[in-house]
Amino acid sequence: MAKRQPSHGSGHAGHPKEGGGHGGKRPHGHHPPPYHDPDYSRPPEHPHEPPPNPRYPDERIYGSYASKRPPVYVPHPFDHSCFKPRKEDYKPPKTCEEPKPDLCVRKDHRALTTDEQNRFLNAYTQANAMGALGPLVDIHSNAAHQPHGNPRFLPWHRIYLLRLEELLMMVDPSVCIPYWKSSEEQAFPSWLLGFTPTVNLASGPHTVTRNIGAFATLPDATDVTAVMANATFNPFGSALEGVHNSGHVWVGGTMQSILTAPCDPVFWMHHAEIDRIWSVWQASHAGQNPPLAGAVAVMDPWSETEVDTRDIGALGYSYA
Ligand SMILES: [Cu+2]
Repeated sequence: MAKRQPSHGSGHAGHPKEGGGHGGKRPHGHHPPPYHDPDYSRPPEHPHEPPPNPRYPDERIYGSYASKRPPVYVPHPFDHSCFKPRKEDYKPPKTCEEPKPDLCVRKDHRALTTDEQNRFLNAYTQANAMGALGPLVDIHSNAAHQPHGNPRFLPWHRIYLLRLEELLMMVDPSVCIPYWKSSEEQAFPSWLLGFTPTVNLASGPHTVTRNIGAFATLPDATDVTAVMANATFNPFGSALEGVHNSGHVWVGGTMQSILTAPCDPVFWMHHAEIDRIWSVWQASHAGQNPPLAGAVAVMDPWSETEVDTRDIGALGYSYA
């Protein structure tokens, strides 16, 4: 609105309608061309001459889709020393310009801008529409993976969160899972209230429902402090799982059943908070790791082991 550059004046209103004859037929008086193209200095009716560059999109073939711009050079990820590979399917940033030391900085959902909220919901919707969310939810239902009620609970869900985050990042690389600090808020994230997606599970489609506050009270800061007071892993992990269970029951509906809980986006935000609490505890309890060895130390159906889950920085994320 307050822009005063002459190039952003009312001149745009005088342009011919987009799509009504692009490449070469438009007057280009307002923006200086980003590179030298002789067509820019010719009258608009001058017949388009394909330049010698064979990669230039030929208007005779591509019609109005032909661009006046040369192909944009997208650097190979390894051209940049800032690139840290996580999964083969992760889309790397195009440049190193943004100072982003971690691939994902998970934020308190209350700190998200409206744009960040919308990007999260959009990525979640797209991952669901791709048919990728349902199978992920079904993995959580499979008791053979032993995700609950034992020392695998925290490390298993740490990898589980990563698998969703990777899906979301395939849709929108700027999206990370926000966390819901329910013990402090004592309220459900209001921007999620109207978002109740339908997820196709192996058992059929499931539409998210909630029954907020009907069957439990939400653990508060005192409860979390008591969890943090544990000096060794097993009592800590067990107490944290208990606090986590109450959060599930408090939200109710979809969140109350292991078979459906991860359909609700708040599941991931709730578990990000549980994972964050563990990461804070880890920082002051070096060497206190889940007592897992052999096959139970493998976070199946994935290949990460308990050792891989000890350092969230190495996994490519952090908590703000
Ligand atoms: Cu779970």
